[in-house]
Amino acid sequence: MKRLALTAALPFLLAACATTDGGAPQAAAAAAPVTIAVTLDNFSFGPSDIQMTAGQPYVLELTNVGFPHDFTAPEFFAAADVAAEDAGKISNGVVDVPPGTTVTIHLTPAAGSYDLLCVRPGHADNGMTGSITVS
Ligand SMILES: [Cu+2]
Repeated sequence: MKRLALTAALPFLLAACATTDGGAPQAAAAAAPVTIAVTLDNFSFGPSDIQMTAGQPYVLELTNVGFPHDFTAPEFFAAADVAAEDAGKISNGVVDVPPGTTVTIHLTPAAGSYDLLCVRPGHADNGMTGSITVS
């Protein structure tokens, strides 16, 4: 009896495994958010090359440990699905991060390669640039 029950359940078990391993966009959309912490310092982003997966929900945690800085990535934010409650923190692709604070943004990125910089005068020229790669 027990063996018969297992045999009957096998197709369903295989189907469940295939769904989990498939990596389909719909499966990713239901995934738990992944936190990416980025430190803004004088004059750098850490990390400066941010890697993300398209369709995966993220929490961007932007912490400023230096002068007034911003996290500016207009094309990245325009393409991403930004949580409604966080949209007001982004103005023309610029997220202002006052010194000593952390700004949190929930979003799901779209595939692409995007430029990142701080638009405060002289900051990008001093190396405060980076990239966001969503694949
Ligand atoms: Cu800056």
